[in-house]
Amino acid sequence: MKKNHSKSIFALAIAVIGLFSCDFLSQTGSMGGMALVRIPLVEDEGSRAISKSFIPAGISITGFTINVFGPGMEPMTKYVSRGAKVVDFYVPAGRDRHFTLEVHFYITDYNLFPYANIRSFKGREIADLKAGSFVGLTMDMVAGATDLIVVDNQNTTVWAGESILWSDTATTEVSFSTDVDIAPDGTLIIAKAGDMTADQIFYTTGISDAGGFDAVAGYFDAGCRVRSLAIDRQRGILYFSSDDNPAQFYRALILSEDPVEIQKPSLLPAGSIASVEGMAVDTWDGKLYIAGTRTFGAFSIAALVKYDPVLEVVEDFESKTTCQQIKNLRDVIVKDNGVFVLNVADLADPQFPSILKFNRNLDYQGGYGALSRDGTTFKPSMLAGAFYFPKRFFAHENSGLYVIDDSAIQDDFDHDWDKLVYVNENFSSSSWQAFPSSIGIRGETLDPFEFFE
Ligand SMILES: [Ca+2]
Ligand SMILES: [Ca+2]
Repeated sequence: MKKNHSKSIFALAIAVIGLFSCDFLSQTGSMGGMALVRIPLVEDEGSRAISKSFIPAGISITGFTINVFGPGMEPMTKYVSRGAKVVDFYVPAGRDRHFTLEVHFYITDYNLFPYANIRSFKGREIADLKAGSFVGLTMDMVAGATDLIVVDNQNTTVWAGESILWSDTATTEVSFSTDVDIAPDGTLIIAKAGDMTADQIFYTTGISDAGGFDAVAGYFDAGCRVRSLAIDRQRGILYFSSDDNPAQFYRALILSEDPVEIQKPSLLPAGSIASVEGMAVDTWDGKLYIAGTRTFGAFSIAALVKYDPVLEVVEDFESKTTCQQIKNLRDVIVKDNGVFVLNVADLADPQFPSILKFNRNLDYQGGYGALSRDGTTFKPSMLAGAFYFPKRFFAHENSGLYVIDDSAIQDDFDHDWDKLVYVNENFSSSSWQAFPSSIGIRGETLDPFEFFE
């Protein structure tokens, strides 16, 4: 009998277990300006630790990562191995300390935990810390890091792989999938071609190691051709956009039933947004970021838009007219240290960075990568920073940036050059990895993808 375990993931309410002044720190004389933070951990299924109710059956925890960032402090990372019941650590006092607890695990029993592609849970909490205080934080845990799941629209395939080296891959056939994201409990949510006029958004527990879906939990008709999805896992909200111009975009609540249930979508006012190529949610505050175009007089121009889905208004934007690095924007992802956007150059106008970084106020912070070319000729390359036409970020909650880099430029055997790319959030060339790792000789492509073109 299948246990109703997914609800328990959400059952743990955010609880501040201690928020009080404590003067023992100031007595030491050495920890002035710091606060002591305690985060309870879970040891194992069945443990008596505080968060017992959160851990579903069928997994084995391997460890915990805690990250903290905030204004005026260096970001902190702390790793704790399995077995610990609690972690205590000092954090510089101040406002808006952002804490992430990530619980790493592997699946031991797919019958008990069927979300085949989930590799961690994440919880987030923001706290103001007074110097000398002792603060306890527990967090709502939702799906975090995943296998690398990529949509291969033209091959009517969705792939799942364990690493960018693309070992241990599994596939399943999906008719013209355009985007994929993950619900709070770990359910895969995929947009795919439906009938001639509308697409379907369907959900499944995952792509099994043997390939194919474990189970299709449900689907609904989107009522439009879906170009992009974004999920706020912390708040259980699905956003999706049509490929129309002007674009329409929608919001639907994800109910944490078992299996999940998605409520009827409602249309959001688009304001000055003209088209949506890609969307992402800032998990910290629920704001939506949109890469696409906005209206500019009688025209549409490439723009990154920040949208407030509570007030249902465009809050801010940065466009081609005010940021000279913007060419054509294709997708966006929000990380702790900023907003990253894919920027597509072309051979006639090649001088644009491939990935742009902005802060949350949409101030440009720097770019990385360039169109791979030799003069006016496209040049297949796996070297660090060499991009074709980057289309989509994937593995949103994994650390670093994963990119689908797609071309339509064909070799002598009608294969086109496509690749998967990894680069860290500091754009370090030494972190670069690509699949395939080499291009072979002309006429012999090694990638199995066709992606979007
Ligand atoms: Ca290809
Ligand atoms: Ca391609």
